[in-house]
Amino acid sequence: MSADRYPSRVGREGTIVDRADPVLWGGRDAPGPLGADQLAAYERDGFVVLDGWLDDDTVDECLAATEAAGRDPALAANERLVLEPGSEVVRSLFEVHKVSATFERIVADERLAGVARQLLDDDVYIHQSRVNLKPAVTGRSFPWHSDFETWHVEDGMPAMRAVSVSIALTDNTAWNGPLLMLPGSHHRYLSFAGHTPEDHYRTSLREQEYGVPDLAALQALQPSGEVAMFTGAPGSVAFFECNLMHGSPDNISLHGRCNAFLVYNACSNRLDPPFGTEAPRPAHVAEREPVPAI
Ligand code: 6CS
Ligand code: FE
Repeated sequence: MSADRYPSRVGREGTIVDRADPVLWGGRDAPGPLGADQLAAYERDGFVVLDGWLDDDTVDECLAATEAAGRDPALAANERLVLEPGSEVVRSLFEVHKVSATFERIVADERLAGVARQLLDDDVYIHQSRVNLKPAVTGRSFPWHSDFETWHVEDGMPAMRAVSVSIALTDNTAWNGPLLMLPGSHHRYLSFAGHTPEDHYRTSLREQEYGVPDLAALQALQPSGEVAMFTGAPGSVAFFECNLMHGSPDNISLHGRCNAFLVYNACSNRLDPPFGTEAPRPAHVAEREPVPAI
């Protein structure tokens, strides 16, 4: 087990520290699908948005696979299907790359896995995959959080060497609960006081409570208050760094927002035992076997 370089929820006071890992693991000249300007933007802001990155056929296949997976009764029985807080509406479908042959193929696509390899300078595997459905009117928010903080504390991810991609499968607009990000917030790490209850994931995937910063912490992290928003047509994607502070509002609009969400981790960044809980989360939330995606 490696040293805990990012202690959080281990009974100390919460603090803000500089990150101890690079953002571009392969540097600004790393070969791959992204150009030098895009790499520089990702390093500076912690994300890069690519309009029309995936073609219509790929998007249609993903939507069809999502519908099929949502109808699969086995999915609900084995916890891969997560409902909205206090309701029977489907919020997320987890581990879609194992449930669906379509998503299994998509995660290996050079336009996605190739970018992850370029950013992380290593073979990559899927740490977590899901579709977030954000249905019209009833789709609920995700509060501000850093994914890495959760993955470190609850899954044992040792280093900030992972990247997420959010894929718009329907239009993402300003009104239907888009992904919001604090640009540059990935350069520092926000840790939390207290401890995590066991089996936190059973409630947190519906409504996260631990690892959610208050206003003072957010202002310390982002004094300007600048917020960036990922909007785009189906096939647009946003790659964002694992420690970037992000969230998304309720969708009270009349249009659903359906996004696939894939997390690539560097194979060498293999999970340790969790740094802040006793038991690791199940594999459908956090994969522990680094089998390369391509
Ligand atoms: O638990 C996870 O892995 C992800 N889900 C939530 C609600 N917050 C942290 C992370 O993004
Ligand atoms: Fe997140």
